[in-house]
Amino acid sequence: MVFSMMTDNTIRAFTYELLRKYGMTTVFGNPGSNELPFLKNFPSDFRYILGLHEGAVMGMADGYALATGQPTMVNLHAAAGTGNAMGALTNAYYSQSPLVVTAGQQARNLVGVEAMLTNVDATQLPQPLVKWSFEPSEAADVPRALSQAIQEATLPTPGPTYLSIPHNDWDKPMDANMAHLLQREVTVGSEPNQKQLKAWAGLLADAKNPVLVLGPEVDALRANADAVKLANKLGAPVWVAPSESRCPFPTNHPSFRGVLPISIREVCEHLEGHDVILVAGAPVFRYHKDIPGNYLPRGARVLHLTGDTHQAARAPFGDALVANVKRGLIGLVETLDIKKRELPKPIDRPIRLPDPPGAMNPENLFHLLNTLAPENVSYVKEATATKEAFWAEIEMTEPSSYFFPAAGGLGFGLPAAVGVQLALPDRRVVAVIGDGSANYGITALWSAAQYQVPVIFIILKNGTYGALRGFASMLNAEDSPGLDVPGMDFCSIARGYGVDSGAADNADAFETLFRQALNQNNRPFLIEVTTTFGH
Ligand code: TZD
Ligand code: CA
Repeated sequence: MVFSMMTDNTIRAFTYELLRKYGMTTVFGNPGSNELPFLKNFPSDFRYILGLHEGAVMGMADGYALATGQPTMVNLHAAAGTGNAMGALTNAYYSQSPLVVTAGQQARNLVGVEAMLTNVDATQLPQPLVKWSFEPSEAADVPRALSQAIQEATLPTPGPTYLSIPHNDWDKPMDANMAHLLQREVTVGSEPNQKQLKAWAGLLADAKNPVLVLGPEVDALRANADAVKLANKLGAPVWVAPSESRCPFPTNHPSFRGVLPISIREVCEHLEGHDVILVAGAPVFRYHKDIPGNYLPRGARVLHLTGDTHQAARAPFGDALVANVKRGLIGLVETLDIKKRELPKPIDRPIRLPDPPGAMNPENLFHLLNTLAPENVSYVKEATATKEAFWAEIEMTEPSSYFFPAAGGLGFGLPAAVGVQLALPDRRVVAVIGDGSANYGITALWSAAQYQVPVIFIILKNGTYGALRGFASMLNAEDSPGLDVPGMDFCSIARGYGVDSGAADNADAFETLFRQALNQNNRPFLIEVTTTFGH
């Protein structure tokens, strides 16, 4: 057969052809000697996004994969590079990101003697944070193994995969049988079971006070508008499921209630009065704080629509229907036999207090940001103590409006913002990052500058690990050391990485800087804002 762009008959040239088939022409990486034989003759229709630390490489790739929904190629340096990427893998695993993580292995003949840069037990290293991990047992199997890594990453439930590839494989000739890989299509049926759907539509129709709880899968499948149709038809309030990592429902819709809290008791309290609780596209439930209590209000019934078999299996209560969540929501809207009901009254927005001199209250900052942000904004958020204030003030109406680290692993925000902006050039990405969080992924500033990625980075400088202060009082550990982070100047740091910046400690100064940032269409900008530590 004829390969469109193959320059020679090597495994390397064929691998690039395979990557083209899947649209994986953006490679996020940080190279070492093991990886150079893969990267040599890098084709001109590909782009390589260099991250200066593997945490940033993975964060960028994660943001890119989340925003495109497509398999995304990552290339790391052996064990050391993989190790640096592990924290970021916690997020990628829980956000179901289809990342194809490859790592260069030492030459096959040097693995046994554990030459420098040997990735010993390579397939074990990234476990348990990948769906599938493999090292081909001969060079000829590399293309098939990569094809499998892509399929495994993409097939339900999506998630990262890992492939270790010895560096002396790339120049070997390709096995002609591998040509079949370019022609394969893998299709999955994930239509919901019709009988179950009908039964659930009946339960929802008969419910006295139904409620929807929506999770990240709704946004990942761009099913936000289907969730709106269901809420409208039912006249039901809508909560975002606890430990939110995406925005599945327009926050300016009258049904929108906010994000459910993160403990067993509080979730139960917030769902009080509801008899049928439809949870779609979220685990049941992803708690964080340990406040024991009853799972559910008395007599309440949970219907759990999820695409993830493991979520269904591990849930401690509720009936589960495993299917494509978008298809499930559409099916419920079509099957529900009720007259249109009235929507609940919108929630009250919290009262905001005036800023003290020399600092902004996060609520006021977000309120102002919301008025200044362009319509096509996408937010990446990683400032942990201000989640509630953010959701109360920021309007998000479109799919892909919000990304937060899905496992709470810091170091996601700054790089993911770069990845989301690369994936969605028609959106404007605003990254809202804490002065603690920023440091775990700070090198992504360099990638943003070098690749002209116009993210607006807003660093909230409150001088402390705010969220940990909250936990410290709850856990009676207020005297813990290591909770403050004073003495940082993010404008200087930004300058050092080639990013323009400015500092603000009041609303007017912020507004001026934000407008300036918006006008820079092909350059990132960083705004350091001095903020109060409210709650
Ligand atoms: N290290 C990593 C990789 N991930 C973590 N989640 C933590 C440490 C622990 N951690 C949290 O869970 S929140 C937090 C830490 C250190 C404080 C973040 O501080 P911030 O935001 O300045 O970014 P706030 O708004 O001040 O909390
Ligand atoms: Ca902070």
